[in-house]
Amino acid sequence: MTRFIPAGIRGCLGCIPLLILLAGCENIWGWSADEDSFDHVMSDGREALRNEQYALAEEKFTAAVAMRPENSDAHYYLAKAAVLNADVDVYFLVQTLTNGTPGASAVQIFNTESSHANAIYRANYVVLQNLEPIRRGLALQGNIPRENVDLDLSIAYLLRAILRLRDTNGDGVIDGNDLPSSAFVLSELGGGFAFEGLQSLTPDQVNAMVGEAGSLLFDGSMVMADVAGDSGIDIDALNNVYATLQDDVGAYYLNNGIPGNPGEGDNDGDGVADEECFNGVDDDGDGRTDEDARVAGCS
Ligand SMILES: [Ca+2]
Ligand SMILES: [Ca+2]
Ligand SMILES: [Ca+2]
Ligand SMILES: [Ca+2]
Repeated sequence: MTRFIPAGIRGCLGCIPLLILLAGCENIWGWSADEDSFDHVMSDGREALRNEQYALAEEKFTAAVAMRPENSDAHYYLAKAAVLNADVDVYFLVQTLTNGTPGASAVQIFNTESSHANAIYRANYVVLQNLEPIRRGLALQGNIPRENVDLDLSIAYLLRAILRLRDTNGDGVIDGNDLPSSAFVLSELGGGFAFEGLQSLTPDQVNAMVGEAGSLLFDGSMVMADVAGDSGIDIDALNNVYATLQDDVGAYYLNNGIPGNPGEGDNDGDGVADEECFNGVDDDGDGRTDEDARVAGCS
């Protein structure tokens, strides 16, 4: 074997343990291994963005975030890459959210074709995971100021909350394992909205869905309160969608009989607690089916 290795290299083989030792701590060129790899990965990610290789960009920025979770640039560009990778037309989605009544806006987002809905749902999860640390001041290295992410973040919360209603089995993916949007329907009702087909879900699925969508809406509305003006986006309309959805989603908590469950009490504010049976029938004739429902005494 050794006859194939040129004499010069053969002579240098003895240096390798020393080089490994040097690489493990300090080195003669003065850079640290971490800085070199972080900057390289960020630069590779930006190049991938420029080349419209969004999946590769997302991969690179994911690696950068793992290396430097306190770096705002890494988080910000990961969020951006995820949105681009999902082929999300953010301008169109924001127009949809801010034009028309809150119910119509939510219904239009809800009815997005399944694979596209899933792409938006997933991308907005990445956005939440990466812009929240910037907003909360957990990523203070880098160049993205905390207040710059509020509007993007509030839109991401809203889209994720609406599409959580499509993820009926709550596994984080909108796919064929969820009820189709023909079986579980979001419809406009009096400017707000109503669910149809809720009884196709289990009581646990109903409360998980209402609870998770509700906490996304709550967190997002907190972010909305900090959004500064001058964005060109109708902030009042966005706030209106938030407020309507929070009321209308929360109305569907189901009293499953377990003490302390969120369905106890008058969830829809009509003055009567748990007035509906969970039976697919509008028992109180108010136009909504199975809102503020109960399991007990209904069989
Ligand atoms: Ca009620
Ligand atoms: Ca109730
Ligand atoms: Ca009803
Ligand atoms: Ca009912």
